[in-house]
Amino acid sequence: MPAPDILLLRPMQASVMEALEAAFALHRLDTATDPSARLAEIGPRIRGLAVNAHAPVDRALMERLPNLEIVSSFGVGYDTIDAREAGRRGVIVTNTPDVLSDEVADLALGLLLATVRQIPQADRHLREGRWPQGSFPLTATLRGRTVGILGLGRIGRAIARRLEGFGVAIAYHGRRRQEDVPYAYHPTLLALARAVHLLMVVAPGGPETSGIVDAAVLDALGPDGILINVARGSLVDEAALIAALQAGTIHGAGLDVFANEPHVPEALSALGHTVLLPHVGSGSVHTRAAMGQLVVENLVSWFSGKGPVTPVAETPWSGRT
Ligand code: 8YV
Repeated sequence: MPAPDILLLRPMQASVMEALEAAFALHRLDTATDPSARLAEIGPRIRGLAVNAHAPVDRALMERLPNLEIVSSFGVGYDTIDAREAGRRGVIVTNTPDVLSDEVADLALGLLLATVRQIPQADRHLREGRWPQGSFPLTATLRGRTVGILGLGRIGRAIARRLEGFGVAIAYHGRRRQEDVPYAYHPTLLALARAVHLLMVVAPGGPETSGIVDAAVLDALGPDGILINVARGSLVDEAALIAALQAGTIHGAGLDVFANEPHVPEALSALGHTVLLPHVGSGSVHTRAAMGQLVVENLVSWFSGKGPVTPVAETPWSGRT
């Protein structure tokens, strides 16, 4: 049997591309001089797509791939993939959950501490030779604080477990109360924001959560409030956040994700009480290798008739072949 045809929309890490080349007939759209013509030519043969979390996979693309069976995506978030449309067409979508949860949770805690205690700013104070002229200003604290988690999924829970060791109170908001955790549940995001000092955003992106951290939520967080976002920039109304930081109606923000990556508003960089990271939550050699391996395993497993390893909720695997 000929090797199944797999399409790559954008380059992926070398280990993934090498493994895909070894197991499949790999076609690359990113190196095509005329991607649309190339898609018209090979589209009907393509049975699998390998994508990173930033390449949109929408209905228009799926229509050009009539024999598509599976989309294997690099990353846990898949808000750029129309998974419902995939489900309607009988196309499986897979992501890379679990293998990155601890890595992202570690980074989230690092970002939280860096923002509260202004660690990057203190480093700059020293490097720029300002210490002899005066001590670094005193900072905010985690002592006696409550941290609210928006989205108590796999990564949210890994963050909460780490926070338990920091001696802070923990609360959360999500679609439903989770009976097996000891943290305080708030049925609305606004109620959570009112009850906490720090808000950690870990919920999935997509139309349902777009802009939910809005001016009212930021206002409820209050002047001592700190926002941390390691999820997707789309959850936060970035203009409202900039306005709140500029007016001092919240204290600070630590952001690993932005509305229009890799572009970050100059107004955010200009603010003293922000810590800004270039979307590095899962970005260690170890974890990116594990994610890449899972992208390949999903395709290999599917085309050997064993089903997908980690299908998303919208395209559950029912055991058919
Ligand atoms: C991405 C992420 O994988 O997993 C996610 O949802 O946001 C990251 O880990 C990364 O952006 C890949 O480029």
